[in-house]
Amino acid sequence: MNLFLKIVLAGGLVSCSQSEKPTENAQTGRANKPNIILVYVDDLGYGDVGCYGATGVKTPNVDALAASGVRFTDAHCTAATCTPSRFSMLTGSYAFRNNAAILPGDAPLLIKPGTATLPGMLQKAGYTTGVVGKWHLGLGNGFIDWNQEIKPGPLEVGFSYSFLVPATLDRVPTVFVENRRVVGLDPQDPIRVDYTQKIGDYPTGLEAPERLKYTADAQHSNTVINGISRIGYMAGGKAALWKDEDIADVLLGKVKTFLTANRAKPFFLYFSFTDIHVPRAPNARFTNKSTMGLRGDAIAQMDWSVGELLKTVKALGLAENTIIIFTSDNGPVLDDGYDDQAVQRLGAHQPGGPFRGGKYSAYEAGTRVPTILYWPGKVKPGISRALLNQVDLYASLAGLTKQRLGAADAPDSYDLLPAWLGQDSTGRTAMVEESFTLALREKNWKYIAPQSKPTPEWLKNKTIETGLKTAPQLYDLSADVAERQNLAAKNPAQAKRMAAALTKITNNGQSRPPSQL
Ligand code: NG6
Ligand code: CA
Repeated sequence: MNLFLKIVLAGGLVSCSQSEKPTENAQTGRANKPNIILVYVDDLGYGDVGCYGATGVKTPNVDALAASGVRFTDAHCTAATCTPSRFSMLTGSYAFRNNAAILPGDAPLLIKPGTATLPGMLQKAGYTTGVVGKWHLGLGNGFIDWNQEIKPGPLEVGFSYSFLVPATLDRVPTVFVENRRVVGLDPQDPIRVDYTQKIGDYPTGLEAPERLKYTADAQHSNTVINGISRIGYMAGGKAALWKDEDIADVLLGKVKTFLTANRAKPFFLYFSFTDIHVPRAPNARFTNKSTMGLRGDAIAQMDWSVGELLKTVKALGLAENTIIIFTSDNGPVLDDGYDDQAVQRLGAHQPGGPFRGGKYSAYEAGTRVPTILYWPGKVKPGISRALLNQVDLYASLAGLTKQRLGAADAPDSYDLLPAWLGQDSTGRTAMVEESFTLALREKNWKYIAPQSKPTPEWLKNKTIETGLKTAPQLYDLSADVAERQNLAAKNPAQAKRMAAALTKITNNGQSRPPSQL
């Protein structure tokens, strides 16, 4: 048994010691306060990286993380789309409790200031907290003036520093926001944004198809910026517009600056990638680095960024004292509105691995995502089949850093630190998977609640199977990992029991076991 395991088993790091007061001793404090970097890729599927079986692209840097860390085979984001998933990860609360759904680019901040958050908890533990990259949790109070200070935002909900892509790459305004200001804005050319009607002089994709790198569906054919049509309309802000092909480099630059500036004290960095979400426009350095066109090349770019991140961490001498968690915000999608050939050039590559569905789906590929925890010298490299959910990062990292959770904080977050560190192979005994319906996982069983609401119109012509059915679905994943045999009719007692368990979780305001309060 290595020294670290001995410490953990002796109660040094696990949450049962939450009652201990955090020590003021700098050295001891440091030992219990490793740096934490959460590498959060956008729309990366279970099968999209080499160590999870990718065939259309090589990901040597992610594979290297996995080879020296714990690679999880049954770890989940909380929801099959971005906003709910990120909301849950940062608040430890299931998104359905808060009606969190995909937000437009001018939506107000979804996390109410005052809400207990993962970064806020870590700030209390003495961490400097930063977010670099995609946000998509709204900004401001209802109307955003992009030319003034924009708040509330990440700085009001637990982050000490932020450099944001405010929503998604496919939504206006296509500008970065650093702390509370749009970066590089010329005050003589103010930004205006409208999600209902055209404003300003930028053409739309329908008006100027000749300007487009690739065409898009109707929803993505509004304002054209940098040869790509987006959702929503904007005017002004010319000097501040991002160039999609440079975003990975820009974000990495900000990450390097943050790491260098904070190397001497504990930090938490939420490195939130824009790859591999649409519109995919990786830098020309990555052209044909995959056999899959832009989607695969964006994966190669993401992998390169991960390699550069790791190099930086090592060069700063931080490797031994930094946990890197690599994962994704939802499952994969090929056609998400742009004609970028992701479907045509897929070949034999399976974005969702052996699982059914993908982004937007109630089936496993919706939320089961690549997940790696890297902490050299501290975790034993290997593969874990524990059932994990990102909603638990909050309580688990509170356990690690010896922070006590308030009774109402992070209501669905369990402290499962031993599972995250690869020492416990069970993890969760019950877990909700959220999509346009709700599903419950209990070990090998999966129950998908019936949904009578129609599939949203814009999802209908996608190749993705949403898993929405008017009848209940029950699958035994141990025999049927691809969720093909609905056992609900054959095994009504099990379906009924799980339906009741799911209703209990949704009806109760919180699901964390009382033993963890
Ligand atoms: C959808 C967009 C899609 C993507 C998604 C959010 C349409 C038709 N589709 O509404 O392109 O932006 O929202 O993706 O508008 S996510 O990863 O941020 O959840
Ligand atoms: Ca996403």
